[in-house]
Amino acid sequence: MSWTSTGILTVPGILKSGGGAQSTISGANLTTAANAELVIRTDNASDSLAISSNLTQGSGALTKSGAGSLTLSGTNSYTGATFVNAGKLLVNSTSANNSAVTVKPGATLGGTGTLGGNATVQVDGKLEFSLSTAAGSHDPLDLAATRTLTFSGASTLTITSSGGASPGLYTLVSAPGGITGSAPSTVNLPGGWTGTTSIVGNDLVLNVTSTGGGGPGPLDHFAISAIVGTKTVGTPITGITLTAQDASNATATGFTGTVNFGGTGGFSGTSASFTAGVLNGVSVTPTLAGGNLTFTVTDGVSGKTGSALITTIQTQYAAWSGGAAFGADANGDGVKNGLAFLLGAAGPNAAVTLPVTTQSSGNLVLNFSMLNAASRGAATLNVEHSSDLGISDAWLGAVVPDTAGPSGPVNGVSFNVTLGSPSNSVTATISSSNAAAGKLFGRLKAVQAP
Ligand SMILES: [Ca+2]
Repeated sequence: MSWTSTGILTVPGILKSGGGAQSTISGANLTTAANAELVIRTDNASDSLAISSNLTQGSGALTKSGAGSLTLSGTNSYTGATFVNAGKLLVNSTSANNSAVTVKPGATLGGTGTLGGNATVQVDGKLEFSLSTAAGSHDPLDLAATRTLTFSGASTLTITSSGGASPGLYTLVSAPGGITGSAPSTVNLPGGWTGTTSIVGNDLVLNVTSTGGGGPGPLDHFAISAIVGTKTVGTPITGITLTAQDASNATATGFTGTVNFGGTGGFSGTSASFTAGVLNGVSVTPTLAGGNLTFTVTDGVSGKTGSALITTIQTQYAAWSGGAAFGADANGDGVKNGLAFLLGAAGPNAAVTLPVTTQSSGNLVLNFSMLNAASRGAATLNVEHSSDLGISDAWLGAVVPDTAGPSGPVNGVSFNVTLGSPSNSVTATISSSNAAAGKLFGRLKAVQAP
């Protein structure tokens, strides 16, 4: 039977599909009169009914009875309870109702959609899911925000597959409000499969360790999740997933070791341990700028590697400037962009805090904040002096150091630095011995790369 509505189909309370038929109801809304309960019967195990119409019976409940299956894919709006009394209910709706779901003993719940209410699997209730993609592509049965999943007692999980699954961690149900009770104690897997179920955080997961055929082969290489967009020196690249794979790109679930980080971006470090061949949330920090740099991982034991291309890692100045030239003055305030950057301005067009200049015993003293080494990259700042503005004597000076405390003098300039983040506090003292004819001038000069 196939029925397509162009309006509202109102049924008196019981909708019955039978005779081993594959039936569909589509289009518009399916409802009952006056918030009455809607009972859908698929009496024979071979009966299946697929409804893509929206169920809109208000506060009336939905009860699935009979040994057959019912698949819902409409945008249901009813708010009454949902009872799976017998047979199978698959919820594939992407926007499900607000209804609390109860799976009775012997009945089965499954699907890839979203349940709007809390779900309870009673003692001897069942869950069933089809895994036919790699783990990362599997669409779980979700519960809406804050909704909970409760297992009242021993339950059964059945996994089916039409091919395409591979070893890995599959999320079967995700319940943002948490899961109470124990994961299903009886697990029926397809022939040749091995795996274990567990509750991890708010998820019911199945760790498929083999799909038969001898399982994944030995470690061949590491796959690295895409690293996209422009990155900045000194800013961590987060959320990278590393996957140990065999020669067929199946997850080498037996790999639980650690790997070393390297590459042309100046990466270094050692990873945490892999779980079933997968490591999520890796963070690495580039220390070099440039284009077409690579991030590599190497298993120190086997020597197996993997790599990912990072198109561009920009300098801290490039990230700050948005392309404005180091020697230009974007906002015309008389302070060149590079100097504004080093002095801690928020951007090329933002106000900058200028040095405070004082005189002490004839010495010229400059007090200012300056980005520390990690925040500025290769750019440096020079404190220079002249007795004649560089006309009859050349400007002479010293690079502001990154060492804490007093240092120098270098070329007649002494420093006292208090380390901070992102900026250090600097006192630069130009000695009066540099003066000639009673004149002494000082300046700060930003240098993009020494
Ligand atoms: Ca400026």
